[in-house]
Amino acid sequence: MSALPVTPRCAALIGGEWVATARTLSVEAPATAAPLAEIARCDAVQVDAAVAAARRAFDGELGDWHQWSARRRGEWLHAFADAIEADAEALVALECADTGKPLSQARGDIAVCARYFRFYAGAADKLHGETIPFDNDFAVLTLREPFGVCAQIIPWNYPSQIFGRCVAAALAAGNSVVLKPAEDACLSVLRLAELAVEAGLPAGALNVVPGLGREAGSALAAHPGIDHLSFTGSPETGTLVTQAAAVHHVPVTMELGGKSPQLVFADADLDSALAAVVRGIIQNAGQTCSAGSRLLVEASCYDEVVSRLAARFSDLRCDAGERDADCGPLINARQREKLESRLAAAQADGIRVAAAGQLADGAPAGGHFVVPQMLVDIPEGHAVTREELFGPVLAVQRFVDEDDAVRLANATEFGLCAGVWTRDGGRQLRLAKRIRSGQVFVNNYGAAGGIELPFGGMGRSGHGREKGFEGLKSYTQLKTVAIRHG
Ligand code: TXE
Repeated sequence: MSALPVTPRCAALIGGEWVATARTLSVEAPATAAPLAEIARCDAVQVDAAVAAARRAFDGELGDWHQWSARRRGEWLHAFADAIEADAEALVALECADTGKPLSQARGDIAVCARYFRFYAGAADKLHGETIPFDNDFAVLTLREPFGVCAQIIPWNYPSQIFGRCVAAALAAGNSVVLKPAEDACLSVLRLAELAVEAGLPAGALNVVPGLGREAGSALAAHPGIDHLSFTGSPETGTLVTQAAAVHHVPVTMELGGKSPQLVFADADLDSALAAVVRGIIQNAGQTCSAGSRLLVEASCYDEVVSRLAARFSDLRCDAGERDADCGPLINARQREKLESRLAAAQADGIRVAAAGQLADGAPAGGHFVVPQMLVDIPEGHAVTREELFGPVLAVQRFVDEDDAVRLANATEFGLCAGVWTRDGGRQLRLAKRIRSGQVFVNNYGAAGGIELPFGGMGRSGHGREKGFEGLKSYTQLKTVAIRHG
């Protein structure tokens, strides 16, 4: 096994205790396919115990979490952000080895994770209800209350960031949490849970049940004891999870990926646009729900854009995360093989690879690398413009005018993000309104990750919003109190 800065816990966190499981799972390093660590393999038994512990913590039968005021929760979240920053070196090394992402991106992820805890620390005591004018002999108010036990099922592409996004908001609002990290990458999450216990989070407020989706994940989604479910992953699994939660009328937040377009008009600042287009698709080797995986280019600058991008793509290099190249490997053999077979099918359909990067000299053998590439000559409506490929592959199409651009941008069932590059102010606003997606970025892509900005999808990209103050509200439910005072 490769050297890790700390030995990850091969156990579940339940009611403040680390509990070993009879069976374990082996986690591999995506850059070499070599074994990296063993993690617990929870099943319905541990999930049941974790939900019971979260319930007891919320109801006041375990620890004193239920007594913590919003201010105290905020203070703890701040202290926890300090603890994350103090442990950043170990967390970054775990994230880098476990996901294969370049070191500088892993560093960014851990910094963002800490930022989520700081953001929601400050927000915890600013969440309030309203008073509502009604008949004269009434006083009517709304209370924003936590749901209770929040179940969270998260993926492997941004383990620490998504941990921060979901756990910080849920705890800030006063919920208790049962989190199921992804079997493919969860070492940073286990370390974060360990730090949370050390930082004095009361028993049962956060429970972590590592394991397989079809075992721990499905048991958690179907559990009658949960009050809210937040899921990030594929639309197919999202459907299963939603159906399971619906049996007990559990509200869900679904973050299900995308096929996000970047629209480049001839009047755009092409230097900025093209740099952002490349970043938007190679970030985390394209395994990002908000990846800008489609590029729509105005016909009058199409040739220039394609040739300038081709030069950039040819310069890109793939390597193990620790060597901090442009791109790391994909997460596992299944994802790599799925992508390779889709690329082979695209080429068989006459789609051309206009340019591609390479493996860096000295890159390890056996890793799940797919080089970054841009596809052109794509028949309209082809699968590579509609399906999430989840790799560093950019599909380039041309449009003739604004209406055509909107038509192509919306020609997908997904609707997570879009980038619009133009200097024309009217067009910026028209497109922001006409593109069907949860976030539209004008003359930037991703607003530097902006954890303050509400994030979530339309259509097949899901529903509900995380991040920002909206994200905090989505971990609360509204109660109306009508007092007749005569
Ligand atoms: O996802 P899954 P996979 C997309 C991306 C990728 C595809 C497949 O297109 O190629 O999904 O990836 C848990 N009940 N995204 O197979 O299965 C699982 O253990 C309950 C987009 O890895 O959706 C993990 O914790 N839970 C994306 C989580 O669901 C189950 C991020 C996600 O796994 C379960 C990842 C079940 N039956 C993939 N089956 C994004 N939106 O960022 C699995 N899980």
